[in-house]
Amino acid sequence: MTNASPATTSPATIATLIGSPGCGSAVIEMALALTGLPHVVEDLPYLEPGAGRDRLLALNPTGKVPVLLLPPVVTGGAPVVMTESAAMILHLADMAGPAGARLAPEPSSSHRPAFLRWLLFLVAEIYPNITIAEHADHLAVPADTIAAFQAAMAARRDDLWRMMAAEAGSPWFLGERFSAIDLYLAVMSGWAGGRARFAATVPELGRIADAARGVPQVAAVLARHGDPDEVPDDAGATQGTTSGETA
Ligand SMILES: N[C@@H](CCC(=O)N[C@@H](CS)C(=O)NCC(=O)O)C(=O)O
Repeated sequence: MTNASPATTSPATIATLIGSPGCGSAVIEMALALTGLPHVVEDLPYLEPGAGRDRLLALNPTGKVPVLLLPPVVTGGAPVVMTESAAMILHLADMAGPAGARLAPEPSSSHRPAFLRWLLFLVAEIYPNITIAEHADHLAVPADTIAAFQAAMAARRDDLWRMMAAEAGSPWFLGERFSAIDLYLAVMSGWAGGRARFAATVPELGRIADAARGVPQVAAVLARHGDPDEVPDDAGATQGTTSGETA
């Protein structure tokens, strides 16, 4: 367990992020780090039968991470269980005061519609494409068709990424405005084929992912997750021009 909370913070006021190395929980860990909200991180082997998975299933019947445990509504009550990373991002942005602007443009911002659109696109279209293909062997996909199924899913995924890339700004997805979308790109660019394939398929998004990986809080979380890729040389330069809008 990683304790990211100040020593003076009461356990009743801090959030617990349950996740697993390399998973989407990294996005929420980055969001917590960027907003400075006190929290602890608890890693568990989400797919492996055992006490960790039993705990996860009791909290989230889908057996998926991330799960966020929020302070009880009433003193002494049970923690509030939250699943769904996009919901967590929006909630943390609301809870973090001015620092919440590091995750989400405020409702009055002209960036807000695009932010909501592509945040939901990431979690509703692309994320499940990756996990369904990855876990095809857990589904009712006949064993001799799994490879073809996964190839078809990968082709569809590339199309989805290209749809998103067609709307990408620079240096961040929303242009000059950093947001949690850039955190998803930093993490998801390393999935399902890896960063080199991602950058070759959607160079516009690959550049944003690289720049996001240059943000110190993002780099620290990726390092904790055992991210094998080094931050590219030019990421610092990109971040340097926009650091006021990130951390
Ligand atoms: N919609 C969920 C998706 C979470 C998700 O699919 N997490 C992956 C790990 S990165 C998982 O737990 N997969 C297990 C499975 O698909 O059974 C979210 O955005 O939080």
